[in-house]
Amino acid sequence: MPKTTAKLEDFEVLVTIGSGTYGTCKKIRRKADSKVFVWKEVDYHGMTEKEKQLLVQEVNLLRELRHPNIVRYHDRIIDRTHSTLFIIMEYCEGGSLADLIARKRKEKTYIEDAFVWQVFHQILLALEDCHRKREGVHKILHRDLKPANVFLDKDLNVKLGDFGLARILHHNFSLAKTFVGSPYYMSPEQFTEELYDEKSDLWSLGCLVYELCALSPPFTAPNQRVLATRVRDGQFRRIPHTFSSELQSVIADLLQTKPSRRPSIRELLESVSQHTTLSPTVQRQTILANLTGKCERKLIQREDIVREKEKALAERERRLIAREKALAEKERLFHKDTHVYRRSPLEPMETNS
Ligand code: 430
Repeated sequence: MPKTTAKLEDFEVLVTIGSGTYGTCKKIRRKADSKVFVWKEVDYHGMTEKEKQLLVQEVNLLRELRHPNIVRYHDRIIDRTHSTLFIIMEYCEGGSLADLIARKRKEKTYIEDAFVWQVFHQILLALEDCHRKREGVHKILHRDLKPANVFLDKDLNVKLGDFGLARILHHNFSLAKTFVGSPYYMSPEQFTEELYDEKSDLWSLGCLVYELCALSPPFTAPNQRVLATRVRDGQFRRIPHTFSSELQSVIADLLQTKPSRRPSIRELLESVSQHTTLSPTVQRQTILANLTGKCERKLIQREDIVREKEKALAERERRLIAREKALAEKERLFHKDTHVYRRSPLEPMETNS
């Protein structure tokens, strides 16, 4: 059954969140049910046919990715009069990991070890889904895995986002010549322009998990030349000692300069899942208790909203009871009155005499 196409008027814009690779991103609300989403506004005016083709390809790619740890694509709207494409996606209340890292740096506190494992685990699940061959020929490499591209929903579930620069990789098709990605997370093989494959996404993941712990990337440099040397050297400081040696060890596995030495996603999932066996509710509660800032404020805000709603409900209940009482009283009066005026046919009529 073809579903009805969404229209711009179906939504109201709440606020501009920021801009990404293709354009502005806004928080929106669907008027019909007040559900909140985001949309990416992509101005395709002045794009070449090839670029437009790539855009269509990206949207089709987004549509294909259905995984609990990947930002969910909902719909698209084309505004031909303004040459703008609106890509509607799931709203992630917790913001990005870049926001979280920035907040933690400011607060001078580290993220909980358990939370790092959880993020690690969920990104692995998302990557596993991306790297999975689709219909035997296609697989998707993320190629821009960085904290700004990983989001948290209201329940602190991890959502991998922005496939703006991801490409469908066909068999034996190397994209080594295309220079994309955050330089800090670039793998040694990207610097030397060798093949880019799944293992390069794992290097970036190693950098991301490292940064979650240390709150700064494993390799930094004043310029790209120095950075390339440091990355190729592959030497980095241990993550802070508040984090387990197992975490340090698995990061070291991911940050192997030789791609073939990096573990497979399957192997990683086996070891990582050993650290995320706590019941999700317990973990979430621990994490929530320890995450200060936006998330906690959001929770408090939500509690306030619940309290407000409870107050409103109590007030409604009070009004209802009062109304019921008034009605009962009215009825009682009515019956009293009718008693006076109603005459039973058997009752003899009162005479004034
Ligand atoms: C271009 C934009 O892409 C985004 C934004 C996403 N997002 C969803 N809920 C959010 C809440 C706060 C902030 C961003 C949120 S998902 C997503 C995507 N492409 O999958 C983007 C991308 C990377 C970094 C920043 C931004 C933004 F600021 F423009 F939103």
